[in-house]
Amino acid sequence: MGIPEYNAEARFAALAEVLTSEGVDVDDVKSKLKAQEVETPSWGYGNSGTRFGVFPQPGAARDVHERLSDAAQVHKVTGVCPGVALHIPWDKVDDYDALQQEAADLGVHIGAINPNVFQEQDYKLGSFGHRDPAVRQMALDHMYECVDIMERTNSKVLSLWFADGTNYPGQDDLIERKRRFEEGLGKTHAALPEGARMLIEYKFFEPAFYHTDIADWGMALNFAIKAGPKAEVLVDLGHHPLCTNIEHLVALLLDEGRLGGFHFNNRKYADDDLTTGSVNLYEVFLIYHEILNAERRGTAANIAYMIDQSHIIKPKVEAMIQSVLNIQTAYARALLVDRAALAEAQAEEDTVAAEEILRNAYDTDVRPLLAVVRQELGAAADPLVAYRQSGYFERIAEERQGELEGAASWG
Ligand code: PSV
Ligand code: MN
Repeated sequence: MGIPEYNAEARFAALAEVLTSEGVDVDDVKSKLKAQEVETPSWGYGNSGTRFGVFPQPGAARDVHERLSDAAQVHKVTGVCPGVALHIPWDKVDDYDALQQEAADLGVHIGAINPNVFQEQDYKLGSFGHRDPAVRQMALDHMYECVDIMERTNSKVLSLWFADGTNYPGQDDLIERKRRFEEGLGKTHAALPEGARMLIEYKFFEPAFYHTDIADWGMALNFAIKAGPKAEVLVDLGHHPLCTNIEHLVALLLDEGRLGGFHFNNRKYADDDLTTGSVNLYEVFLIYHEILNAERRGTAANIAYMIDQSHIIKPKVEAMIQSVLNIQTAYARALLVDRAALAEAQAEEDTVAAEEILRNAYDTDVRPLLAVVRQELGAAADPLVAYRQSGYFERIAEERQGELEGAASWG
């Protein structure tokens, strides 16, 4: 059986005719879709697990070289994923010039650098939030190391997430911890290379279960403002309490000029790391709608779009491709919103019409449009089919046997 085949050209001709008759500038939409970029995470290609264990997969990438190779496959078939985020020390190498060249040879480049101040035993009670100045200095030294890697790899984004928090009321002084964080983030900001920025990610729980030092977007925003102009907020879609209106906070951060990036994934309950759009694609559409609305108002935000997912059940490269397709779908549909008509409906308090305008765009089958865009980018009309036909998975499943010496990873 497999994935059903899809007749892109005939469907696109019909869709383009309808959209044009409705006043959509199809060429403009196509060029925006071609300019879209979504970075994929190196750590999404290696083995990972649940809180209860790691479940190895055939063909899972074992070191940064295999991770880059897998990421390059995603870019090859989708055409919009040239960047690969690295996690340090998991992706640490001796020669970053060679790594950059290796990436370029594969048709990708190094993207955001993600420090890791959560895995070492010293960080059990925190990193920047730790009571012991020696541990805080250790975390800061790691930041400096990552800044150095940014310079060597020409990366412009330092992406910060902290596992810091406490598990019990009274465990530590919350105000003290806030001040320690301000100091650590301020020093990191001061060390940023020219033209670079740092993104502050928040998460309201896990691994700490009483309090998290940067629990929500408001705290992240406050820390960013205090750290300096190169600090912005990173929104990971899996890091909110249930029912949080993410598109609303995205609009606010955009208007404050502090929305720096996304970690796309989807959640049903907690930080589930599900395929982006698999549970709630409408949410992704509404997020893009707010971004485009801000653009219409003149806010041209510099947003780093990244995926942050680790799949246990699905094969990793396929799951990444599916996510990218869903993100492209949400963006394409948001580009079709008739913003003039929406503004008019809003001005007339015609709430039903306003919502229908959004639904009308959201309900459009954009698959033919995306297929043609990808073809014109030199990628694949149907990326999942192309990837399966390439035989890449069979090859890596065969080749990647056993552990690699000295390779660091999540599990
Ligand atoms: C934490 O849950 C997170 O979202 C951060 O972005 C980490 O860097 C990433 O997942 C991988 O652990
Ligand atoms: Mn994340």
